[in-house]
Amino acid sequence: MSFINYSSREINCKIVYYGPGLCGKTTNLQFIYSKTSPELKGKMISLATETERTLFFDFLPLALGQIRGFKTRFHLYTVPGQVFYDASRKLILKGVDGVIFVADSQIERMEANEESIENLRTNLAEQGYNLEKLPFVIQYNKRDLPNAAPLDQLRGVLNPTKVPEFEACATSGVGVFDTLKAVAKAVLTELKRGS
Ligand SMILES: Nc1nc2c(ncn2[C@@H]2O[C@H](COP(=O)(O)OP(=O)(O)OP(=O)(O)O)[C@@H](O)[C@H]2O)c(=O)[nH]1
Ligand SMILES: [Mg+2]
Repeated sequence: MSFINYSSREINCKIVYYGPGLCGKTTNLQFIYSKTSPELKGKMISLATETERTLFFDFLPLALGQIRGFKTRFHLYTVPGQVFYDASRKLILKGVDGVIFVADSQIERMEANEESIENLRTNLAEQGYNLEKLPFVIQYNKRDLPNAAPLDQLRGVLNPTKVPEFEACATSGVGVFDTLKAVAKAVLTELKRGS
């Protein structure tokens, strides 16, 4: 649930990047951090293992302008993708306003993508959320790799309901802001609808 602070005139929204291990969630946040001017971003916090895998989450607060005199603050989180960190993923989904599913385009990660999106559905449902009703976009990452599966194949498996989708290469930044903007827009639309 977004948090509206009337006294400071701020709207706080929580966006979660979800997806299988090594799909590029942390890389998305790092790119956003590197391209955002200091007055718009807070400190990026990462809790990582020695091998740079996300241990609990990465966190980046971003100020994304104003709506109707309210400052909008987006709190970006990534989950740890490794299968055995499910408890962390559940915790991080609490209070979520919008989800970006980052798929790893590599053909050999197809099964991991499917498992992860299923895990997302299950963990959201446990908390009374329905992925179909939540602001939700999909990013097909690692499009630069030669072993990337054809887009139609990924689409067929991961996006049957045709939510907004983006091709990306998070290491160079292609598609990173397009993906973020799309989910932010969907979250704000939902806010206006609910208010
Ligand atoms: N070629 C290529 N490599 C990428 C891309 N995005 C991320 N990587 C690389 O993939 C590896 C894993 O990226 P991370 O961002 O750490 O992945 P993650 O999803 O945060 O992984 P976990 O924290 O374990 O869940 C890193 O070596 C990145 O540099 C991409 O678009 N193309
Ligand atoms: Mg990570």
